[in-house]
Amino acid sequence: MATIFDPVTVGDLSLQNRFAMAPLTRNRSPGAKPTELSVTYYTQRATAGMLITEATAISHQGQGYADVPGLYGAEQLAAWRTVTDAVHEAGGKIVTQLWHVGRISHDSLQPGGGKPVAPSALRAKSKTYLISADGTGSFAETSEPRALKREELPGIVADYHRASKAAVEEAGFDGVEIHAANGYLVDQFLRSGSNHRTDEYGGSIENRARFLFEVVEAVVSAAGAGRVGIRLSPVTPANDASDPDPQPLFDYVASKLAAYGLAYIHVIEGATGGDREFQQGGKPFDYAQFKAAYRDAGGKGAWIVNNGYDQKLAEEAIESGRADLVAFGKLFIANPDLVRRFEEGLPLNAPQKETFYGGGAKGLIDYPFAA
Ligand code: 8OZ
Repeated sequence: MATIFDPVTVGDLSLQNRFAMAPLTRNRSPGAKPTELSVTYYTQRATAGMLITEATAISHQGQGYADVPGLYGAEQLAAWRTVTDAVHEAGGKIVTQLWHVGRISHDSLQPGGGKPVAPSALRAKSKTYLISADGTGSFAETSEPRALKREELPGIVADYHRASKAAVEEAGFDGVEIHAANGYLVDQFLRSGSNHRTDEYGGSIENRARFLFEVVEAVVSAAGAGRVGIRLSPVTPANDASDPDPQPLFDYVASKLAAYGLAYIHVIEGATGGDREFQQGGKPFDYAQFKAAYRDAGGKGAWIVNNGYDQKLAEEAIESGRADLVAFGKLFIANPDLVRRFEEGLPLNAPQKETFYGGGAKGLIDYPFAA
């Protein structure tokens, strides 16, 4: 029986344990460049088997919040290189999360102040986070998007390819994770609430999943399948994501993902950061069936679970074989040495919400290590 402290192979990566640090947006990268603070923050957490960076925009158009990092531009990639070098020096592994927000953005963050893009011109009932010139942060309603033209899609897929290649070849990442969760662009295509297209990217499940598989193909060809993971959130209502019938949609996605030889599938169970039992469409989502759809189709990637896991639930997930790794978010924000705290039964620091988004060192790198 494996324990959460045992090493594990995830695609091409050999990990020291089965703890993943979940991707966590921190809004501390002005000019889309991670800083010296980011180097310290990630390096402090390098005892996790795998660090997944905060969501990182593949292009300027893919940015939806103030001061989030990017994977476009030489300076941004060089800044990430300082992070990955330090994490590797500390014995850790780090993958970056590839992000295009689609409609979850604001005109003021878009190239030329234009409208954010989306599968359909449907405004999300959601908020984004802006930082004004004097440094004060505030939440603002997301802007009205425009519908992407069919002929624009290959350009976005090409951005995923370019960003993935740069991430592994220039920025020094061990791999990349496609952010297909939480109501951002890929998820906007998947779900009928945000996708009203009438071309081959809308309507049937196969059509709504078409963009996802084009992205997967591009990213795999850039980084190699053994260095690619994908994050999905079958029922989350985050960012106004909605679909009346998520089970057949996500079972289809899981079964078709099997063919790509990905390193891992990362699943947010329930409402992101909230109720694990959250439902869409009036019936509970069957995660075992979703996983079986992947395995039965020959999918060999590691299965990572996330959302509200404490030590007991995480150990149960690993020891029962329900999951291969567990991703922890808030627990890793507050406990850089989470692995040791679990191993030795040490008490945990409590995460401070007020410092999650924006600001500086406080709440980022000053959570104490256990004595
Ligand atoms: C919290 C705040 C801003 C962005 C996600 C990237 O939900 C995010 C995010 C979370 O995946």
